[in-house]
Amino acid sequence: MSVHSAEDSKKTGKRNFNDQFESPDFYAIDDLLTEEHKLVRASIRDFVKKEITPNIEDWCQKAHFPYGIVRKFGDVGAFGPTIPVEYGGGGMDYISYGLIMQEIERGDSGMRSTASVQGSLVMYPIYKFGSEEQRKKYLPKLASGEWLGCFGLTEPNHGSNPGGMLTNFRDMGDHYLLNGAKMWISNSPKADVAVVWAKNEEGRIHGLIVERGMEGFSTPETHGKWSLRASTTGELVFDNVKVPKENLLPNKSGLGAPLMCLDSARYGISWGALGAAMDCYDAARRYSLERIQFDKPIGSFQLVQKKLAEMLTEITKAQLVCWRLGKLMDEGKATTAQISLAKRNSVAIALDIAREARQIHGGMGITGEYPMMRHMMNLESVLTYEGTHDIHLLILGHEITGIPAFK
Ligand code: TGC
Ligand code: FAD
Repeated sequence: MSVHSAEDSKKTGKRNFNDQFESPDFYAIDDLLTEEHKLVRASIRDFVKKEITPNIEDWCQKAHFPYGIVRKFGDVGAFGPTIPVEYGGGGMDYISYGLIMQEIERGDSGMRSTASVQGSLVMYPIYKFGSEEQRKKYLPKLASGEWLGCFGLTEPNHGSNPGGMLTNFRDMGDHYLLNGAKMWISNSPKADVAVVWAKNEEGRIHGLIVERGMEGFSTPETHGKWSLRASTTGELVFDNVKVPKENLLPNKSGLGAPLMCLDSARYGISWGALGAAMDCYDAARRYSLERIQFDKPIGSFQLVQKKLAEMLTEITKAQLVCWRLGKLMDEGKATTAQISLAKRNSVAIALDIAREARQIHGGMGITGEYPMMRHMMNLESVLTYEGTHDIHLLILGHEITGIPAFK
């Protein structure tokens, strides 16, 4: 069992969690990693074992976003791993980025959300589409965790179809006037800065950096989630917000700009969901050897072995897809459709594995003593955000046939 000593916990009021996670590597994929990749993975794994797994159950049960983790993520290099070092980033490759997301989501998808939004959806657009002044002003503070960021694309009536967005800004001469609302925004209630996508008078989409404290800007929190309970989610409301002209991202406009950010974040999720799958598989494998029924470990029964064998098969296939996609990302050759395939596949197999692993744990599987139920609930959001499971299928269908079936 991964959790020990309920008596100790009662005395101290704190869970005594012994995280014994071991990652599966059935096809010796470690041989494809460099020493640097392995070091990065080891340091994030240690961080997760120390800072996340002992606390995550309490945070989730209480729907508590542990704001203190933001600085710690900054210290351990989880924010903007691929952003150049001169702006405070890690200057690493995409395999390292993937491994970081894998390890964090092995701990919890909500924690990975915090990190991937900051890196791929806030730092990336500022780095890619921002001016040199914007890069210098925002990136080091975001990299260190001094500031937390969020990304506002989705609106109450425009989720899968962000191109229909209504949020808009007008040129008032010395500033822009921003109006509208965004919904389902990770990190928003605590964010210092928001990268917001809005249409100008001509209906062209641009990115604007909106800062907490600007008059007319508010970030109400969304309550009552059954998923990603340690991640804070909210709205972004813009009521005649005066945005300085220097806060417009100057170097790209159109829907393609936010979609490029999504490519980066969806890539990270491909690895991240795999981390959640590995955690569930590892817990189930161990439990199947410890739990005795009919005088034998349940792992000796064929039906349990079938579940474990299928989990390992899917994890191994997904590991190979993610590694290869990382190489294509590093070469600048990865396509949106390739990223869709990986995101869609990793999340779907992780959700299946969480369910099967929960079954192997029987009744114990529904408790917070084990991670499967939490991962399962989290993965329902991951299946929907960053493009739903079906939207990614349609992106693949478009790629295969040349015919878009979205509208
Ligand atoms: P479509 O006509 O296909 O494209 C519009 C323009 O964009 C260009 N483009 C891209 N450019 C760069 N990179 C990409 N990946 C691109 N994909 C498309 C395209 O060439 C076109 O350019 P132009 O010059 O011709 O205008 O757009 P569409 O309106 O038909 O929509 C396509 C669709 C449905 C695939 C897309 O809108 C989509 O992906 N929808 C899903 C929305 C989504 O994923 N939202 C995510 C919100 S953020 C989030 O969920 C964060 S959760 C974070 C966390 O907590 O971890
Ligand atoms: P809809 O678009 O209304 O879709 C509903 C259903 O209809 C889905 O099953 C969908 O697949 C289906 N559907 C829609 N269009 C089609 C079609 N053409 N063909 C077939 N089926 C279709 N957004 C941000 O901008 N920033 C964030 O930080 C962020 N964080 C999030 C955090 C959480 C916890 C959640 C749940 C969401 C977050 N989102 C964020 C929003 C997320 O990206 C959207 O929820 C997602 O894109 C889907 O939009 P929707 O919820 O409006 O669903």
